[in-house]
Amino acid sequence: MNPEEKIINGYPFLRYYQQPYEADELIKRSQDFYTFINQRRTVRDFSSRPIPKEVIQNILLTASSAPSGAHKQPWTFCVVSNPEIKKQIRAAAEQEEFESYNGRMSEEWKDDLKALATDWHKPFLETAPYLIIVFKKVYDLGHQNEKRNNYYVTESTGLACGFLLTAIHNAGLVALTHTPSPMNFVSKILKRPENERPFLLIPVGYAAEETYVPKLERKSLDEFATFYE
Ligand code: IYR
Repeated sequence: MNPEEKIINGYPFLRYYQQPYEADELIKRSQDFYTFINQRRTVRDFSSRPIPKEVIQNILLTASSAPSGAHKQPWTFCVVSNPEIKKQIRAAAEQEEFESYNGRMSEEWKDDLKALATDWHKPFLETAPYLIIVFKKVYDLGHQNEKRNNYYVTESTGLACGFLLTAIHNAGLVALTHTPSPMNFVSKILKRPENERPFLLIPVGYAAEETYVPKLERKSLDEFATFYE
């Protein structure tokens, strides 16, 4: 047996190594990463400039490296670059969004969105070179098509999406976490199985050349964190 391996509970484990950086190095690394990730912004204006499929494959592999309940990886990422399918998704999303903005959403909600300047028009669903549609798998199907449990499906899929957005920013691209509601139209258009539920629709690409993002403040540490020392 490989000396780095050990059987625990009857299952193979691998020895885990991580460089134990000194405090100064930990501080520098955490600061540098914060500076980098704090530049990420949600963008709504996309360039149609193509991006290599390999980038999409790499960011998906990053997403699927996220932790998940019982390591079930209860997610499916559908990647749409086909213009006809993008067109269908846009038409269906705009129809739902039109209903939402013109009746389903409360005045308070619409008021909260004013600073983001959103409306029911969703041209980015056709402009962006790729749409990643994330599905959470509420259960799995085994070899005989029997139902197999998944656990913490929403938390797990949310974590994978966080990794995905981080990878997109790291690659030098932008994304939008789009949430048309209700979203079951994507299950129909993409012919997804019963155990998959739409979670997020994420256009990915380069930002349009002249792009503006809302001038937002992020909460300060003491507004969102409490230390018990
Ligand atoms: N789903 C709608 C509305 C919307 C809701 C929230 I909360 C946002 O942060 C942004 C938009 C839309 O995509 O326009």
